This record gives sequence, C-alpha cells and structure tokens, in this order.
Amino acid sequence: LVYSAVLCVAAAERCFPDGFKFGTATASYQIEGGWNASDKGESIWDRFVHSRPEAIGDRSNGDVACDSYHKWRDDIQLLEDLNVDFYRFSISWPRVLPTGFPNRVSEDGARYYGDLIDGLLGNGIEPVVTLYHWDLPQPLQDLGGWTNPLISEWFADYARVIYDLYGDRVNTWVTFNEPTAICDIGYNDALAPGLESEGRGSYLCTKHVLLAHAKAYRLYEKEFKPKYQGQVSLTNHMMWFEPETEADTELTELVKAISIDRYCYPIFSATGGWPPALERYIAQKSAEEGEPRSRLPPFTQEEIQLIRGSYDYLGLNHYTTRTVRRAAAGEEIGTYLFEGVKELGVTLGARPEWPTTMSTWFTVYPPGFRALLSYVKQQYGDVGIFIMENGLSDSGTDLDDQPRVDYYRDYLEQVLLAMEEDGVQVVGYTAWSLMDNFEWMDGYQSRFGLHHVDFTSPSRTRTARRSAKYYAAVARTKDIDAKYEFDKMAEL
Ligand code: PNW
Repeated sequence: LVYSAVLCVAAAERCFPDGFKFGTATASYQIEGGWNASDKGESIWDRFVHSRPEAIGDRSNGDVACDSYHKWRDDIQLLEDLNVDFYRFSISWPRVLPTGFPNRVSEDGARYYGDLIDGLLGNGIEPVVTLYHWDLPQPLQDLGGWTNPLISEWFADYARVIYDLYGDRVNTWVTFNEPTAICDIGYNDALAPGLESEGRGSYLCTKHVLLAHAKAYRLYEKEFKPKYQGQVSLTNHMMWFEPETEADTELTELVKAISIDRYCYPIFSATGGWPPALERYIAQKSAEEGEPRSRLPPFTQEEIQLIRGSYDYLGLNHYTTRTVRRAAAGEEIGTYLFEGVKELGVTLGARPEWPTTMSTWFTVYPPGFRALLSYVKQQYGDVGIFIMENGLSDSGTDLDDQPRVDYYRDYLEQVLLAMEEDGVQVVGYTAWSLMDNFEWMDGYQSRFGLHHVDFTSPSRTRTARRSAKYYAAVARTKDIDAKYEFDKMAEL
C-alpha cells in the first residue's frame, strides 16, 4: 500500500513490464541444516565437510546453517515482506530418498517440502523448485556419481518421485543448478566430491548431467505436462568474458564455447550435440596427447535428439565478467578454476577499475550482463530467459549494504537495456540470496543475503538489510529507481 503511489508507469524507462516476475533463491544444503534429521541420508556435502574440514575457508559446515529445516515459516515471512512473486529453493535428494534410490521415500522428508510448498502457495508465493543443487546422495557417489552413465536413470527415477509428490502444486522446475560447478569445480579439487579429474571426469560428468536433465525433462513432458502444464529446464552459470587485449579475441571465443556453450548448445541449439569448434579442439588436443579417443565423450544420434529441445525456458545464473588471456609458460593458474581454463591454457582476470567483492572469482561489471544476454539471444534465438541467480557478496557485517543495492540496481538496468534495446526476451529475475547462508568453500565468510543471518545465535536470527528494502520496492513496483534515490538517503 505504501508503494502503490509509485507503481511503474508502463512507458517509463526504468520499468519492467507487467508480467515480469521477481523472486529470490536459496539451496537446500546452504540453508536447511538438519543434516541427519529423521531418516535423511548422507549427501556428498555432508561427507565432504566432515571428512575434509580444512577444505572450507572457516572450517565451518552446513550441519545447522540457517536451520531452515525448522525455521521455514520464518523464511516465508521474509518472502512476504519482500513482495516477491516466487521463491526458488532446492530439494535435498537424500532427505526424500535416504538411499538415493526410490526403494524408500522418507515420510518426514516428503512432508517437509510439502509443508513448505503449501505455506508458500497459501501466501501467494509461487514455488520454483530445483531438483539438484549439488547435494548428491553419498551412496550414488560411491558408485561413481556423475561419471557413471547409469546415473541419468537414477536421476530420472528421483525426478519421478518428486513430480508425483508435488507436480500438482509446482509449475516451474529446474532440473540442475549449474552443471559447470557440479562437473568442472567438483572434479577440480574444490566443491564436493572434491575429486581431481579435470578434462576427463569433468567431461563424463557433463555428458551424464545433460542426459539426466533430458530424461527428467522427457519424463515430465510425457507423463506430467498433459495434466499440469508446468515448465522444465535447467539453469547454467554464465560469466561474461572479454579479451584482455585484442590479440586474445579468438581465445575468448573458445572460452565462451567451453564455459557457456558446452552446457547450452546440446539443449538449446537447432542442431544439438557438442559445440562443433569445441568438439574439434578437444579431439585434436586429445590426439596430440596420445589419447586413443577424445576425452570429450561423444553423443550417439539418439542422445543428441533426446537432449536437443529439452527445455521450456533458458535458466541463467550470472554474477561477473572475467578478462581472458593466454597463460604464460609455467604460469601458476591456481585452483578453484573451472570453465576449462586448464584445457585452454588461459588465465582469467579483471580490469583494475572493476570493484572487487568477497568472492575471489567475482568483480563488478554491470555491462557484461547485457552483453551476455545478447550473446545468448544471438546463439539460441528467442527463447524466454529466466534469470535464476544474480547478487553480490560482501563480508556481511553491515545492514546498510549500499554496494549491494547499487549492484542490484545497476545489473537490473542492464537487463532492461538488453530487453528494450537488444530485444532479448527475459521473463523473470531471481536475487541470490534470500539470506546469508553456507557459501560452499567460503563457509560463512562471504555473504550474499538480502537478510543478515546471525550464525552465532541458536535461533539464527534473520534481519533485513537495506538491500531487502530496496528489492521489496522493486518487486512491488517493477521500477528499479522508485525507491532507490529515497533509500540512499534514508536511515535504516
Ligand atoms: C552459485 N565460481 O555458485 C550457486 O548456484 C550458489 O549456490 C552460490 O551460493 C552462488 O552462486 C554464489 O557463489 C557459484 O567460482 C559458485 O565462479 C562458484 C562460482 C560461481 C557460482
């Protein structure tokens, strides 16, 4: 009511169109806690943080996290205050299927997500549900995890259980969050399972995740879509890349191919299969290395057809832009790198004028977002783009997080420019994150929350930051400037 006087005028420049949806996101392992509540099974993240505590910056873990396993009603209250249209959260596979397989469905696990979904709908908030945000059941990892070709069937079996449980109430599904993180970082001695098999395990994983996605998509299409008319896709992490100097232009195109298109081309292109330039590159390099076949596993014609077109929208997570140059001979290119930097022998960097954040991989450059959105349109045509994550990390001490407000305002402006000037079709935007949470390798040291969470208090108290108030105004009015100038001066 307070903001109704500043509702967007359709013709004004800084307004998103009427049907555009705003939401915010979290992920199961990052917020739930309750890691061994009831009959929940162990996930690869439980195993990873307990067996290798030194791998996490502050030696913390997600055993309790935001305690959303118990405090989900509080989370719904925060969402209400934010005026959001939807809430994107993920389901913990081992919480619902303790063995990883559908031989046993946990009653408590199933009830937890059912209650959350009903609570959201009761408050007019649409659930957007991710099936896999990195917490694989450990028993499946013990069988080879994403490098085992059978896992695409296991994933489809899990998807069927979830569609059966919630398909009548959930209309937007995200099969996978960021295959590049799952496969490239997970197989480069960083994210769980913390194995080191870049360029081999990572490519097997890429293929099997794409197949798992496609099988879960086709299952929904055939058996659930006729009844429920929902939409299914996946969300890919996409940095934008700029050549450091003009000489790096060609190399930058290859970086885009390995990092963006490896996960998009098989699904969203007209032809399907691997991006041709990348397929040639890795085949040739493998041959030079004396490999009997390409390290990038081929698809059969049948697999190409299965995967091609397995989408109802294009999900995209974006945070940052990196510069690209060829690594000097013997140059240490570091760990926690992915996107094929080792494969291509490149170094990723940033221009000195781009502000840094609390995440090592992340500097602020809003125009990169518009360039990325235009690239996606140019590559994959007029598919509806659903932005599933975007947000800023800081040290989290300050409730007055003006830099985060500025980040949201400036990145949203680039989305508007892409829509208005470049004709890119964007259908929704998701702020990462609803609240501070377990930020993977950084533990609780970097914070992405619209809400501060006090991890020292047993009740995990949530407090709105300035950015929460700004975003609530944006979600309400669809105007990125409606409350911006006012807020900048206002006391919290
Ligand atoms: C995404 N990188 O992860 C995830 O989807 C979220 O769970 C996470 O909290 C958020 O972004 C912020 O990190 C990423 O190294 C992890 O470039 C690593 C990278 C990017 C995104």
